[in-house]
Amino acid sequence: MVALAVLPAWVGAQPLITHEDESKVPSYILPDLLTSENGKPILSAEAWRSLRRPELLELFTHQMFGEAPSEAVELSSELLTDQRGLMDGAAHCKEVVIHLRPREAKTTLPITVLIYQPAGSPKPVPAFLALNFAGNHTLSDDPQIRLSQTWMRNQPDRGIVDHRATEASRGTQAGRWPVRKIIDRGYALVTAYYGDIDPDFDDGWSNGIHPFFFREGQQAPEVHQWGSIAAWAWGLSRILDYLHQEPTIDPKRVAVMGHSRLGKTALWAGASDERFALVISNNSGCGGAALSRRAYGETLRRINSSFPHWFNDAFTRFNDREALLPFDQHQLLALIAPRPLYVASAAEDQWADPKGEFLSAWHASSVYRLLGSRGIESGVMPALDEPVGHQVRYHIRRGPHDVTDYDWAQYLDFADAHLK
Ligand code: GTR
Repeated sequence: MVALAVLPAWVGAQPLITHEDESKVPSYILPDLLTSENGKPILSAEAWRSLRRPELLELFTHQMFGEAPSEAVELSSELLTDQRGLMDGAAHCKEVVIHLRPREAKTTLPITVLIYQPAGSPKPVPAFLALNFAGNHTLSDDPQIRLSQTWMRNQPDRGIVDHRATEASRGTQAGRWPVRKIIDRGYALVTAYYGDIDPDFDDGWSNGIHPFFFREGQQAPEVHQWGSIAAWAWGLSRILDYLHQEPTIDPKRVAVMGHSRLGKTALWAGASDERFALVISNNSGCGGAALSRRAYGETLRRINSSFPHWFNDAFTRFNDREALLPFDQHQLLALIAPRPLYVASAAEDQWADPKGEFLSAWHASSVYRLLGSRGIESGVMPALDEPVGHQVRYHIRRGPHDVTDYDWAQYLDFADAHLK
């Protein structure tokens, strides 16, 4: 717990301004990855595992993402659709509703999971698991895929009206999901709409997974309890639980991937659930891979004001007080070590602070080194479209905030190197 009651006089709320100007980045000192909270240097893999990793995990849990319930939930599943022989016979595609029943709940939380898998693989295949922004039916114009019924943000130009998907929204996100390439490379692709787990708006905690865990009379998570990002990450872990029942998928070779707010989610899922074999953060920015202390682009005050439900309430205490954070995002990335980690930025996505994402990945590499593997070896930002690194890899590609074929080409090569 960080004592914030006694603050230096200079600490005060500043207006909600942001900048994308390197000359305005304050000078900062990052909390040391390899020094424990009691000042002891962390000199061995064993000290990292038994002392430093748990204390960092605890800090991120309590001061940022919030504690998710640790109790087991009952999981049942129901097959919705099952299509064989898609993509010239190369793929199977099915949808499964997984029903989660926490405690003695009278109802269940249904999450509709879409699974594409290579046809006829003799042994279980590795998979990419990634939540999607607007429903499974936006990956493809296949009319067999069920149209999501869940609340979503209005986007009339993409067929989302009155907070519901319409037929016009089919296939609208297909450009972000090169399903055929993923299948041809021998991977399954598993996805679900993130709003199935918790709709992405400040709803007073009345829907999604949170209320299932409230005590009698409780109406909102407590200050250190989970926000929406922790809930989405928790949902990814439940989908991974389900994948243990899928004989054609190898649950020990699942890469968790996410873009933007779902990139933050993928990082937290990978940090908090070590069963994820590989982690990919695409343009995750503030609260994801980017260093908070740089306060470049989106800042803590800004993210906590625009999206008050994403992190826990304890995190808002660091608005305009980045220097007082007991951690920074390089330490979140280090929680994934020694598992392979890919961090990707886009040159026109300055809001997400590409340089802060790169530096974070580079600093995290010291833990990979301690654990006997190689991360990113130079602190000099690479040129556009030139990936660098080993077990920690990074690229900054040309273009805007998005997930492109270029990004996926790198992720597939990275997965080939580590999951096959
Ligand atoms: C922005 C937000 C970012 C990023 C992005 C997204 O509005 O400021 O942190 O998460 O949304 O998820 O698309």
